[in-house]
Amino acid sequence: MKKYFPSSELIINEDGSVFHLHVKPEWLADKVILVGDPGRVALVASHFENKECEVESREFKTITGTYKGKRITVVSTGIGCDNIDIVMNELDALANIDFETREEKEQFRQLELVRIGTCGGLQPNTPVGTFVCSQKSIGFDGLLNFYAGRNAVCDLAFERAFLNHMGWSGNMCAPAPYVIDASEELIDRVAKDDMVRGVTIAAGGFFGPQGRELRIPLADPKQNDKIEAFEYKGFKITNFEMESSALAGLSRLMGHKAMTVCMVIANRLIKEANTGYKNTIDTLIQTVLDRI
Ligand code: R1P
Ligand code: URA
Repeated sequence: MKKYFPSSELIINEDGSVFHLHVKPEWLADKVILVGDPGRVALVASHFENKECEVESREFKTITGTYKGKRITVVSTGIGCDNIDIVMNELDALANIDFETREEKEQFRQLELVRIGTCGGLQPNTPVGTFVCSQKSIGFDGLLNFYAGRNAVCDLAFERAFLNHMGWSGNMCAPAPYVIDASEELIDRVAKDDMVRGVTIAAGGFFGPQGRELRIPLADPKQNDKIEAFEYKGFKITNFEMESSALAGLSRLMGHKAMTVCMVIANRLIKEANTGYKNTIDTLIQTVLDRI
């Protein structure tokens, strides 16, 4: 029997667009670029030969257009995994639910999603300006723990090794981290050999959860020292950002291909940052557009 989704569960606006994104099903391309900053959407779309739609609601700005003959949708997610929950569920609904009948479509449509973001580097091989591709993500956000099938798609041995290394239990830096792989095929195609492949912590905040201490002390003052020293089966943690785990996790559960690549704008080891990164991130955007 086909699954039916009532109006309280899948909210559709009066104009037939999906609730938060305000995107209509016919506007969604199979190839999707996700960015955090709504301002970055125009930067991506500035490379398009034509635009077929442009819509904006809250932090979600969407443009669909064509790049070298490829139909691509670019969407901003704002900051954080909570927004990725909204964006991924609404994109998947646009692709795989019939908005007229509110039933799941017979034929599954797979999306290819690449997030282009900014991040903080944690290792000597991730100085400011490096492009780091998240081969694995460690989710500090807890999002995937609300979905069935989480244990089937996560690397449980890696999770145990990481938790043992950190020595966290009870309320200390809860909820329990989950470890999830990006799409290997997509990483091979987009990252090739000129981007650093690493393990990314997707944190539930920019300050405390990434070990930044301003006026309020951290629960675990040794957090980042331990993170930088952690090693498991040759993997070291390379960077902090805030969305890659939810993107990789929900994509795996939904059957889509996804990956995240970020440009390092702050190196936490040597305490340096660069806020004038617009030109460098445009190089990354162009590389992804060519390879997606
Ligand atoms: C924090 O400044 C934001 O920057 C990073 C983090 O993941 C977080 O969203 O990515 P974006 O530049 O894509 O937003
Ligand atoms: N984005 C993050 O989440 N952390 C950083 O340090 C830089 C960008």
